[in-house]
Amino acid sequence: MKTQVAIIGAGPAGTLLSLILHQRGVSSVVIERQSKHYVLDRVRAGVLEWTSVELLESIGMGQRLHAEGHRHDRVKIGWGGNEILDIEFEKLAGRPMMAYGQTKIQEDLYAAVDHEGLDIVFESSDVELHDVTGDSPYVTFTAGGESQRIDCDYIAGCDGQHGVSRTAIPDHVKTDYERAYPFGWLGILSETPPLPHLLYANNERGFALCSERNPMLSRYYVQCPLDDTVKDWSDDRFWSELTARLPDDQAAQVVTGPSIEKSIAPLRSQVIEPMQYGNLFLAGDAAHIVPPTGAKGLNLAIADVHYLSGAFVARYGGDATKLEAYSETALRRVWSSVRFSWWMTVLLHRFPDESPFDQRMREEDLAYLTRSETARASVAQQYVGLDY
Ligand code: FAS
Ligand code: PHB
Repeated sequence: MKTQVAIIGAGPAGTLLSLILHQRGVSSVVIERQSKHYVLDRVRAGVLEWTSVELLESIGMGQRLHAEGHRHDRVKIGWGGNEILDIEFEKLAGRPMMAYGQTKIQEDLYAAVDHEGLDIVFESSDVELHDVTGDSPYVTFTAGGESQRIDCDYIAGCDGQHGVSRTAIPDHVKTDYERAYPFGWLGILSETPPLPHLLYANNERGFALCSERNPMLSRYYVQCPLDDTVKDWSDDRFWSELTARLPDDQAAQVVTGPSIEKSIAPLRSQVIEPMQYGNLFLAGDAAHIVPPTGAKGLNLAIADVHYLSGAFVARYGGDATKLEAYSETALRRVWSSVRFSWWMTVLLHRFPDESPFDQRMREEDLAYLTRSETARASVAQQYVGLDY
């Protein structure tokens, strides 16, 4: 096969990139390790920045998003037992957020790919990148039991945190910034009505988060020890722990029910610099990982694709400057989101080895946010995301 851009990974980043390039007249082929069903079955992000909403609208994916998404004008933060502070996005940052699950985004992306007749090769294996810094890059892989090769001008590594693309950047070229957190998030889905607002909670028992997927599908999380497994968490134990970590008046509103999905995700911050090497360009989790506390993971992947798709289109229009500057451009937003996600994680979790002083500083941060609209406006602006 021959194409202009070979894309590795058909998660949100790879699929969105292929769609935008197609609409702008640039050809691509996407190579995905898993089956379509497997990718669609993953439960991940739930909240979109407005810049992400506007980008999806711009490629014709706004209809279901607005029909089934839920606009939020604030998030609530519970702390100090029964204190609650509101971070009012629209009032303080001029735009809302949209609760619309990644699963639905992936469904919409695959539907658009099918409609446009684009190429995604699912269940590929042995993906290898070749001649990345040469004039004739290509990708080899196995699919349908046969060895395949795609000759291309560029390779987009959209293969997530365990992908092969990032390993194609030599260790002496790349810098890997990383911090692992000493806890995980246990998440459940339940077919129950969610709370009216997203609610984060810092409690002496640990972090909790109340979110949603639709008016009859709730998404809840509690901080848990890294060595826990879902077997350690019956539904009863989960609901009891979640409500114990929420302010009383919020806990009283939680409608419990059987979990239909339960999983534990470790939390990590990671950035690979640079996000490009020769004719290879990384986008999404392939280049960076954030703890979900700031709701940035999926939004960063979408932002990378905004920059990278524009750079490829400009390149084929004769202007290579954006492509040469892609890593520098994308990393500005990446580092801003990585810092915000790290700050929110330190603010809202309890760390196993922390001192009473650390908790007092945390409470002072939360008390200052409660007192200062200026401080809340700063959080609101970072939570809703910067302009592209
Ligand atoms: P993805 O990982 O989604 O997609 C990469 C794709 O590449 C995958 O389909 C994979 O199968 C494929 N691939 C990997 N190696 C390959 C190879 N060698 N060859 C071919 N294909 C290959 N973000 C939030 O904002 N909020 C959340 O609550 C949240 N929860 C999360 C929970 C979990 C368990 C995880 C892992 C992530 C979570 N995230 C969350 C972050 C998540 O939403 C990512 O930011 C988002 O999926 C990034 O999209 P991609 O960059 O496309 O990477
Ligand atoms: C979610 O709905 O899954 C969600 C919401 C906000 C976050 C993380 C996850 O910060």
